[in-house]
Amino acid sequence: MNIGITCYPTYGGSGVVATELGKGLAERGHSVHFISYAMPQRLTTQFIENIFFHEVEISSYPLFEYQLYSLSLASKMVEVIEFEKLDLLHVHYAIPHAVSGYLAKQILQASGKDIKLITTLHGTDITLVGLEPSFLPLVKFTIEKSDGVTAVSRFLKEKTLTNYQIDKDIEVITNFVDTDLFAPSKNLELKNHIAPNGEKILVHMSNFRPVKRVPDTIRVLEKVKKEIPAKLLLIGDGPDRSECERLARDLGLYNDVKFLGKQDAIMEILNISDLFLMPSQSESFGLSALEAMACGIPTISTSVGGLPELVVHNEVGYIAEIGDVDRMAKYAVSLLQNEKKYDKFAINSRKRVLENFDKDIIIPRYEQYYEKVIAGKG
Ligand code: GMT
Repeated sequence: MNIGITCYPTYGGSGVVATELGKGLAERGHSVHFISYAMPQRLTTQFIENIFFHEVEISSYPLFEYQLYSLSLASKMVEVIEFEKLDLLHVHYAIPHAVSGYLAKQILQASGKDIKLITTLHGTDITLVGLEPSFLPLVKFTIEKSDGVTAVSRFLKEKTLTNYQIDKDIEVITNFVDTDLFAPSKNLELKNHIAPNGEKILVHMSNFRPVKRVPDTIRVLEKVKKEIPAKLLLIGDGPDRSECERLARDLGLYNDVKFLGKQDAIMEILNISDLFLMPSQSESFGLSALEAMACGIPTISTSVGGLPELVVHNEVGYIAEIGDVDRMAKYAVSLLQNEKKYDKFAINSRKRVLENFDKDIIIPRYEQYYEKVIAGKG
């Protein structure tokens, strides 16, 4: 197939899933055309023969006080669909990609070409931003008008149907991970460098938006440290980073919390860590927890959104209520002090990913869905 993919090219989960999907589809012989304002982050490190990138140029005419990205994107989509003879266009994150995709579809329909549009809903496009009055009608309309819609968890599917009062078949296709790349491996030198006195290493990775509740990870560390020596690694960057840095200083933890910023070598960092923390206020799936689990790292998360579909309580980690840092810390301490249980959770984590969320299981599900939508049965 000749597939167009539009996504955010940055570090966010939707862009990562879209990029890994494109790479996986290319490996399976499809031609994949990414259409976005920049080369997706995880595409920049290697050349793949049947992956193409089409950059959307954004016009900066003085009259346009605000950039008209959605419109430039729609025009670029039309151009790529026509010239590259795409079979379908798959957009990730509804805002504004589904709107641009729908516009492109309509433009092409006027000249007799029917391009199938598939929209994948990822999370805040439905649970947060999409609910704002300035976006809600657009999100509802474009979901209804897409030829196929997928959601990354059962939770997100239900939220979409109820929040937007939509009657539509939505296919649940979860996040996935390359389990050859994200696999357990020891790097004692790096571990000793970060934790020279054998401290346990807690880790969190996100875009530091308020919805991720990153300060909770620092509060958890504070409590854990009262029982066992520990450090916290924070991967990523975003609006809450300064507040987190201040909190770490105020709690006297500045030397125990390492702010690593945006990183590419995530596997190496996960692999020296003992416990992954995901204290989110809202999370439709939890891709970073999945990546940690693939490396055999148990997770402590909140019970929100799609997280219980991934983090099975008392099997691969523990689940606590939003903001309940006491409980999260208690779970962390009890697991880190019980080697037998810890090893079991680590094995269970990896096994759960291999059996349910491996790219070789999920990418064929996208392929099957594409075929269904192209056949008009989306
Ligand atoms: O909200 C984010 O952190 C980024 C967001 C995105 O769309 O880039 O992530 C969402 O999509 C990921 C991939 O499908 C999911 O694993 C995340 O759970 C989801 N984030 C939220 O729901 C908050």
